[in-house]
Amino acid sequence: MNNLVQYTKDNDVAVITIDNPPVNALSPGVPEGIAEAIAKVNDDPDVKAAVVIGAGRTFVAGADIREFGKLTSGKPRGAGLLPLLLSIEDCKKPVVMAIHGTAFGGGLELAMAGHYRVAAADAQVGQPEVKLGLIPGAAGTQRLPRLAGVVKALEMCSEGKPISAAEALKFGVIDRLVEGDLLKGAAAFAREVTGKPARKTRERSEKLGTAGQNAGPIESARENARRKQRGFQAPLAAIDAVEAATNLPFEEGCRVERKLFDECLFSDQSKALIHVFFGERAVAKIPDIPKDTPVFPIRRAAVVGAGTMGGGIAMVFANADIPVLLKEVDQSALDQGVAKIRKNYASSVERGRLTQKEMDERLGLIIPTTGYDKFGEVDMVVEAVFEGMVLKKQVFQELDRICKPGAILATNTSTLSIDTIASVVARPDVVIGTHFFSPANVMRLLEIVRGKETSKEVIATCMQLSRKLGKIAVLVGNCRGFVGNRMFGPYRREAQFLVEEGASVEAVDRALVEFGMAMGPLSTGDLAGLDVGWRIRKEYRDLEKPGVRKPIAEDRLCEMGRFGQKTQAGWYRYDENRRAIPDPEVGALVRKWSAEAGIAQREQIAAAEIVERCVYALVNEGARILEEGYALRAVDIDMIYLNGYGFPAYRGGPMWYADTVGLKKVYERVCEFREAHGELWEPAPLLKQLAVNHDTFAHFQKDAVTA
Ligand code: 3H9
Repeated sequence: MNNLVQYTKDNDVAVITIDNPPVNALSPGVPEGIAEAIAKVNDDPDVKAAVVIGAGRTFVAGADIREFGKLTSGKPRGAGLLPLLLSIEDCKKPVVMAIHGTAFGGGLELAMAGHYRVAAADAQVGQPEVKLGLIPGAAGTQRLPRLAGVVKALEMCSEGKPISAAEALKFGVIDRLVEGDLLKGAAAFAREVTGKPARKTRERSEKLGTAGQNAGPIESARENARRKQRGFQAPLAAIDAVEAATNLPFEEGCRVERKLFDECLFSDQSKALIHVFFGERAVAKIPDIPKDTPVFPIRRAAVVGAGTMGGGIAMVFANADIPVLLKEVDQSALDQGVAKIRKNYASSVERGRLTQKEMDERLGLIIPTTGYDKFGEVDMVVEAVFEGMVLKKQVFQELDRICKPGAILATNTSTLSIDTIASVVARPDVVIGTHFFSPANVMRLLEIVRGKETSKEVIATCMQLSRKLGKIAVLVGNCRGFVGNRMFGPYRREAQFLVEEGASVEAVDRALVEFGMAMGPLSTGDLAGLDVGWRIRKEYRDLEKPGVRKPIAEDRLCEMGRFGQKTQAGWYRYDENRRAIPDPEVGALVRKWSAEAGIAQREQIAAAEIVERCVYALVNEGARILEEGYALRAVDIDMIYLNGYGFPAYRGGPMWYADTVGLKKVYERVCEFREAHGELWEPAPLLKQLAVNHDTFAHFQKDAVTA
C-alpha cells in the first residue's frame, strides 16, 4: 500500500483510509492505493466487509484539479477511475463508504461505487464539476440518477450545488446518518449488512423512469441552464450525459459521459473556470503579508451612514453574526435606512432564502443610533457617508476621538484617497479602504485598499474577516478609482464613443451581453445612475487633458435630467417595472451632438469591434495598473471583474481573456485603435513588453501592492 491510502483492520472489517491532505483529492497514487486495498479485502478470508473513509477534515473532495492543468492533448481521460470504481462495485464483500466533510466530484463518484454510504450529519455531497467547466467524468452522471432519480441528478450535475447529508438520505444517495464517531458507526453498519446481498449501483434501474417521464424534466433542465447559466457549455453537456443514463445501458452511458467530459476538459471555458477556482484562493495570498501575521478579533462593528451602501454593509456584518451599530445623523434618515434593511430581509424571507426567525435575529444584531456614544466598544468602523472629502474628514476626526486604540477605521469610499482621509487621524496605520459593491449584501467583491500607512496587521485582519463576511477580498493600491472603477472608466468611455460614432445604444449593449457580460455598459450606467459619474467628472474637470477626446452624450443626458433608471430615462426609457425600452430620441440626440462635435459617423460597427474596443480598453488599463503595482497579479484583477462587474466567469476575467486571445494580437489591435482614435489608446508599456516577448499576464507578479 502506498502512503496515501492505509489499510487497517477492525476485527473482521477492513478500514481503508484515504490520507492525501488537505482535501483527499484523487491525486496520482490514491486510486492505485484504493485498488490495492480492495484486492486485499477480496483476498483476506478474515475480512467480511470494508469501510472506506477519509483522514482529516473530509472524505474525498474530487479529482486533483491541479492535474487537469497538466493535460495538454485531446487523449481521452477519466477512464482511469472507471475500472477502479467497477472493481469496488464488484468486490465480493460489502464496501461501506463513510462520508464526512465533502464528497465532491470524483469523491461522490467513488462513494457511489460502494454498496452502501453512511454520512456524518454535517457532511455534504455534490457533483460541482460544472463550476470548473467540466462534467462528472467517472460515471457520476450514470450512477447518480440510479440512486437519486433523474430529476435530482439533473439538478445536481447541471447546477453543481451540493446537498446536505439529510437531503442525500432523503433522495437515497446515502443509506444512513451516523451520529457520534463516524468510523465506529460505519463499521457497525458494515457488520449489519455482512452476508446480505450487496447491490451494485450500476445495476439499479428502478429510479431511471421512462422516456415519457424524463422528457419534460430534461427539457426544463436545459431551459434552466440556458437561462441561469447563459453562455456556459458544461451544464448542457452534463444534462446530455444524464440523459444518456436514461436511455442507454450503463457502459454505453459511460462512453457518452467520457466523450463529453473530454470535450469539456480541453475547452477554453474549463481552463478559465479552473483559473477562477485557484484565483479565488490566490487573492488571499499576499507576498509581503505572511500567513502568520497577527490578526485582531472583530467581535463588534459599526457603520457610519445608513444609506444604501451603509445599510447593505450593516447587513453583511449581521449576516455573519457580528453585532453592528448603524449610525445616521438624524432619526428620520435612520428610520428610513432601517426600514430598507427590514424590507430587504423580508423579501429574502418571502423567497424562502431566510426564515422569519433568522430575519429577526439578524435585525436584532443591527443597533440603530444617531450618536457616537457606543463607538468606543467596537473593533471596526466602516464609514459609508456621502462621497465628499470634507464630510469624510469630519467623520474620521470624530472616530479618532472616540474609538478605542487598535480599532480599525475603514472607509467605503470608491473615489477618494485613503491617505488624504488618513491624514486627519493620529493613527493612520489603522485606516484602510473597504470598498464594497452595491448592493453590498449581495455582491461578493470587496476591494481592500492599502494606504501608505496601513499596517500589515490591519490588512491581514480585513482579508481574514472578508472570508467570514462571505466576500472575495482583493488587496489593491490607493490610485484613483482603485482597480475596478479605474478600469471601468475606459470601458464605459469606449461604449459611449461607439454610440457617438454611430452604433445604436442597443447594439453596444447587445454585443457585450453576447460576449457574456451580465449587463451592457450603457444599461449599467442607467442602473448605477448617470448622475454619479457626472458629478465626479465635474469635480475632476481640472484634471482633464485639453484636446483629448471625451464622451459628450452622457453629460448632456444628465443636463436633461436623464439620470437612468431612477428618473425612468437615461440611455433607455424605463417603464414602471424598470424594464428598459429603447428610446429613438436618444439616438437622434446623440447623432445631433456628434455632428456638432464633428465626430465622423460610420455606417456599420460590427459586434466584434464593439467587444474589442470595450474589452481591450479594460485590458490596456489593467496592464497599466499591474505595471504600477496597484494590483499584485493579473488574477487579482480577474477576480475583481468577475465578482464586482459581471464579467463572464467562463472567460476567466479580462486579463485571462487577453492571454487566451494572445497578447500579441491584443497589442496589435490596441495599436490600430491608437492610429484610428488617438492617444487614449496608447498601449500600456507592459502590454507591449509581454506581447513582444510572447509572454502572458498570468506570469507577471509584483512583490507588494503599491500603496
Ligand atoms: C472532478 O472530481 C472530476 C471527476 O468527475 C473525475 C474525473 C475523472 N484538487 O477551498 P479550500 C485545494 S473535478 C486540488 O481553501 P475549504 C485548494 O486549492 C473536482 N486541490 O478549503 C486549497 O489549496 P491552497 C470536483 C484542491 O475548506 C486547499 O485545497 N471537486 C481541490 O474552504 C484547501 O481548499 C471540486 O470541485 C481539488 N479537488 O473548502 C471540489 N480542492 O491551500 C473543489 C481543494 O493551496 N474544492 N483544493 O489554496 C472545494 O470545493 C473546496 O476546496 C472544499 C474545501 C469544499 C473541498
